[in-house]
Amino acid sequence: MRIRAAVFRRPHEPLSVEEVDLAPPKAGEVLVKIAACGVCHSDLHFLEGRVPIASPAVLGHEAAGVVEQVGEGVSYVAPGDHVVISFVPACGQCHYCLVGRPNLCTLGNRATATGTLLDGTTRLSQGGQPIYHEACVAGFATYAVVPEISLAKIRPDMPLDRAALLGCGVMTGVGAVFNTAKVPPGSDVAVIGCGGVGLNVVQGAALAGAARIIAIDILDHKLELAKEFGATHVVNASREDPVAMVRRISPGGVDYAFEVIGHPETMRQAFDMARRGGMAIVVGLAPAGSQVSLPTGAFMMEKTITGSAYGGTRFRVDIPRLVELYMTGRLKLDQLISRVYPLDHINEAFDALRRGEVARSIIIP
Ligand code: COD
Ligand code: ZN
Ligand code: ZN
Repeated sequence: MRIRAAVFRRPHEPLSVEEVDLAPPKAGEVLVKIAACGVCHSDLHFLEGRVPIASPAVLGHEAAGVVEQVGEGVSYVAPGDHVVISFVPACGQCHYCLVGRPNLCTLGNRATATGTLLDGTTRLSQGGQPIYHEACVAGFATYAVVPEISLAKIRPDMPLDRAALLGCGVMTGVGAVFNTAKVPPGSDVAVIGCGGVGLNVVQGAALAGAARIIAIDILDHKLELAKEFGATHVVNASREDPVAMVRRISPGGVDYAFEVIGHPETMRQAFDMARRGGMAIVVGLAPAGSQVSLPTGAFMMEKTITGSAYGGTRFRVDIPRLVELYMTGRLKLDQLISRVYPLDHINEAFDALRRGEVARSIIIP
């Protein structure tokens, strides 16, 4: 079929909205009509050439939609089902899936790295030339063919534009708190970077019952948003030293410090603002090859530093739980959507993200 999609050709060039070919789903694959796809900073990393990706590619990894057609052998979903798409398909059979860490799935991470579907080929093409699928999602399009194992079914009364946000920002942020750090009630938490993902770390900490939640950003309007999402204190790192401020607000440092930007300097800040026995959780991805140095004495104080990938998601367990939290009024999603754009205006959405104007924009193809 012919679909419309935003095609990424090379860094520093705007996305081009074009007609491309989408082949029908093969065995184990599903055709999804995309209802909405969020615009995440990781896509901006690709656009600005900071993180390489196979191209030409259709980007977009934060999507939800309705199942249109299923390939051979698909049993988990049927046409008409509402789904959120994971950007790490989980095979259920590899070492990582079996030890309960499907976000690290061997098969899923390999497909995400190559930009193909699981069999190593693409369903997207133009004039017979393959077009890659970002993370087996390729959500900046009217339709997508995705692996069945990338899908989580959700209740049909959940608004699909809100559901799309669960696919990356909310899962990554809230999951870093619930699954990676396992923040207990009463803990003190700091969050460096209050964008689309960081705001979800803030609201995850609030849901977990954290006591002090210190939000750190360089933009005052992001800090105002962070308060809406549950921050009890805010620090503008362009005016104040964030480590000193956190240690003053929460004497000796916080129990959990999250880095949600992707800079080696802020990763070090997160480590330094964790108290004795505390933990730094790195959510952001820094440029390839960059390093962080740490004071070794801190290990004798049992400080921990860990990465958090996709909020440690167990997708089919976590997504329906997040849906229930939203539907019962406890998870904030409406307030995350700063702007809505049609596919044709997708480059404006990236410009707004670049300028730091938005929490999240969503594309309605
Ligand atoms: N100190 C404090 N805040 C800062 C600083 C600083 N030095 N520099 C920038 N900020 C703030 C910005 O003002 C902004 O509010 C925020 O940091 C970043 O927010 P966004 O909205 O631009 O970015 P997000 O939230 O969409 O994405 C953040 C990630 C860390 C997820 C992303 O950049 C990333 O590293 N992704 C790769 C990791 C990954 O794969 N994650 C899962 C898929 S996204
Ligand atoms: Zn993302
Ligand atoms: Zn696996």
